[in-house]
Amino acid sequence: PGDKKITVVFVLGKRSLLESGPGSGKGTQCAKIVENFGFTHLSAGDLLRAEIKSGSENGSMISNMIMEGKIVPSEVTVELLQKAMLESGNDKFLIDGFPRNEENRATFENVTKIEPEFILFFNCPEEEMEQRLLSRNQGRDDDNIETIRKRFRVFVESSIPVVEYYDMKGKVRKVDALKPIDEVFEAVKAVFDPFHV
Ligand code: UP5
Ligand code: MG
Repeated sequence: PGDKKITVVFVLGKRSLLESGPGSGKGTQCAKIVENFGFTHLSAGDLLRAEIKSGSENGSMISNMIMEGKIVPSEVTVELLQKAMLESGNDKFLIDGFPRNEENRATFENVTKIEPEFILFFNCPEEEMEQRLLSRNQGRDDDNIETIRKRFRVFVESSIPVVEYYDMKGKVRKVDALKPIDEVFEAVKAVFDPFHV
């Protein structure tokens, strides 16, 4: 980064009993934040899926990891994020579905020298997330019940410590994701009020 201030918000999700994130509505709400607050939305998962499609040499490794719900090595994901940030020309980013473990977090901060403004965090019960993912119908290979349950488990084991790390720094903004999309967005808007353009 040059002398320009870069604003980064990490977007993660959680279910209320055992923590999690897949299907909490991260992508859905990010699209609305982009429209209203001028951020660029970067979904780490979307960037990884595009990398598979592009026929890159990492493609089959990434594809296997996503099918198992595992976390792709940090250097791969951080490089994709950094490249997308530079190409966008913007200075405000929503980074959705990342960082998913402590190594993701440390690698991002070390490589980019950027600390996030805050973490936007969606609370959603697991049963609801499972239903949303199963009925999403976007043809994602990992939207099957077996992989969905693996994704939930990995989130509980690996991603929660990252959220706790930022919580200790007072950087986590929690939103209830169980309500209808527009009601969830009302709560999101309040969090983003300082960025009103
Ligand atoms: N929906 C949304 N909001 C709703 C609401 N309020 N009421 C009713 N329905 C609602 O939403 C899911 C579905 O729910 C949609 O049909 C939507 O209309 C409906 P969506 O916004 O798509 O949820 P999202 O939270 O974005 O779910 P997603 O499945 O994208 O989250 P994941 O975290 O599982 O997926 P991601 O793409 O981030 O990661 C996939 C895999 O990539 C990971 O498992 C991992 O293997 C790999 N990965 C890495 O290795 N490293 C990374 O850094 C990132 C990903
Ligand atoms: Mg998503």
